[in-house]
Amino acid sequence: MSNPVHIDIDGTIAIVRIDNPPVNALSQSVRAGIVSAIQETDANTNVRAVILICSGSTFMAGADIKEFGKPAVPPLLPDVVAALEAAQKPWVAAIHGNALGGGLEVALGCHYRIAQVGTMLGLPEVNLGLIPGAGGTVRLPRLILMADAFAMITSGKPVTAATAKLTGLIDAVSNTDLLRDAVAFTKTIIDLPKPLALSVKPIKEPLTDDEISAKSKAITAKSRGQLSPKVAAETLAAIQALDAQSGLTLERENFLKLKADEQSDALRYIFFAERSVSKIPSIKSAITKPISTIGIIGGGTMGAGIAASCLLANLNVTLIERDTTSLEKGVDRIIAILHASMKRGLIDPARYDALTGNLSSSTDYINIADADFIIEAVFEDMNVKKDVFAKLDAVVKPEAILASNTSYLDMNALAAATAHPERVIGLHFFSPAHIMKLVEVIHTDHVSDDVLATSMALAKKLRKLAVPAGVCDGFIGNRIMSAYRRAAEYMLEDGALPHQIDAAMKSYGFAMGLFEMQDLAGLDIGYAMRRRKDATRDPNERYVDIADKIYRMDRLGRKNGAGFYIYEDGKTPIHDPDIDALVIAESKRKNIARTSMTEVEIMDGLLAAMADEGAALLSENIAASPEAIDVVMVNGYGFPRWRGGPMYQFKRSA
Ligand code: 3H9
Repeated sequence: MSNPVHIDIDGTIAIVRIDNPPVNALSQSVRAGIVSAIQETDANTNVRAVILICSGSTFMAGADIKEFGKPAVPPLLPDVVAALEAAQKPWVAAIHGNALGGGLEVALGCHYRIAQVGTMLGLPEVNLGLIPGAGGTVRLPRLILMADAFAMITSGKPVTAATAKLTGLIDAVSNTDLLRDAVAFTKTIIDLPKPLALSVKPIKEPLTDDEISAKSKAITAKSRGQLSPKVAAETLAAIQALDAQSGLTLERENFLKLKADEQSDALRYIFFAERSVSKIPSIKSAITKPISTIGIIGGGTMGAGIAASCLLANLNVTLIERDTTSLEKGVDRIIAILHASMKRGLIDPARYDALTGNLSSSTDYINIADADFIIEAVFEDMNVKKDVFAKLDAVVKPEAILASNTSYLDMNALAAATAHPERVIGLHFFSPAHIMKLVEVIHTDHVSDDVLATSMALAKKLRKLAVPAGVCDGFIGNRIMSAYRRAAEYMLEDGALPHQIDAAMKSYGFAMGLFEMQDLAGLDIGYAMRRRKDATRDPNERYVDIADKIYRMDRLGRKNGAGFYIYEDGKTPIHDPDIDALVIAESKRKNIARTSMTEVEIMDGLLAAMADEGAALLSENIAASPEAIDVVMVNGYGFPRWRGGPMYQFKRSA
């Protein structure tokens, strides 16, 4: 393998360049190369300062996660960072793209930092079930306020170069050419004494015990069983009272403990799963068509969210609605989303103006005749959707792609009703569509490779996580969801109560239990769905009437204050003994002897139902891999990320 670290000497300044695509991860060869570069520049008497810069799209994005399963080969990252700190010449980190995890720790070992505008800097290790392991917890709070370091490390959220400049994390921002600006910056510090290493400085404004305790409490509640944010908070709290060397030892111990834990294994699994699922080997040579104009049919909640996503990706959008009143409401919804993005600082006023300028609207399909890609998000009914597709067939250009945002309808039947089934595809967005990252991309039997490739590319442009899925009722996510809802309903009749099932799910790491979730969605929604399926349901299949009975008691869930639970404030579920009595009476009516279940037994039953349905999806080629199922369940259905997903859990327990 060629050396990924190159040194160029430009007069008195050495430029050390890392080139380790795709993200300049700190693989062993990079670590060894940096150590050699320190030795070489220390030894060269002409060199008075060193700039550390990276090739490609980013600065170092962290330790090489692919090496984590293997024995560590020296030099280890903590030693590389310590060697940088101890270098005889000042090192200036010139940062672009992302400086994450070990990448930021390397920058903290340098004596100065300059970052290109737009760069993101962070310690995201908690997202991989870890804490920083190369001095991040010790050095960051010696450079910026402990309160800011605490927030960055326990949340894993990166900050922009602009924020980094404000907090003191970086010394300068480059607005144009990073290397040129780094050289200019270096010339301003070259005659100054080398700054003290961060590890010999004191902590910047330690937090009080009360502050630590309040923050730790909030972190424990939010992380729902995930260890790493809690350990990060504990490590930082302990480090405040230790000298830097003891702090580094403690950090390393905690890092190694977490690295060996199954939570980190699961989080690393899902990290790579998310990156692998959108690769479809069979369409490698397909042509991805350019997309610039999108037509959205239907401006309800889903349509507006999809339209906003497209606008935020700098696409031109035309919204179509059936009448002017609905059209006005749809446009208002889209504008409200963009406005909220501006209020949250995600887009500035100039961009808001530009994006709203890219939105047009009409009640006449002729206005999307030139659109490259049309996404319908009308009422979930086959005949309504067929009608929309017939209208589209008549007006849009032949090469336009027609997508449906159905969540369960037969996409093959919908495609067959059009003149060109090869250009029809399903794009199942999740609500709210401008926020949720997941999109199931439903490939029909006749869809062309180019249409599939272009749809995957569009999803990527919208910054979505696209998971291909075959045609079946409910695709991947809703199929698994129905299977485990069914299992939970059987459990109700067999001996568990709704609040016990919900408690088991929450202890496992779900944000919400299944019955709380149904109350949130509205029991009328589930009831209508079940009635739609009455005609096709096998009469011999076990059917649980409990949800129907609760609906018929005019308990619709949160929306009218009562469902499986009572809601006095509209949002907090209160256990209702009347519902327990109804559940118990149903078991009696069906002559089922109730047996109590522990939380572990409940979760084992639900997980087995998910894994069984997952196996069926794989055998029917609806899902391409167990990873695809896990990515859908984690990103669309609240399966705890740190558990990896139902298929990952099944494999572990097998
Ligand atoms: C750490 O640093 C621990 C230290 O504190 C202590 C150590 C002792 N390693 O995401 P993308 C691959 S823990 C190996 O699609 P983007 C990725 O799999 C680490 N590979 O690009 C993909 O491969 P492929 C802390 C990595 O532009 C390709 O790069 N750092 C790593 O959408 C492109 O990735 C993090 O947690 C890695 N560290 O986003 C940051 N990172 O092409 C993790 C990426 O074969 N990385 N790959 O599918 C990210 O968040 C995103 O990749 C990043 C780019 C934002 C950088």
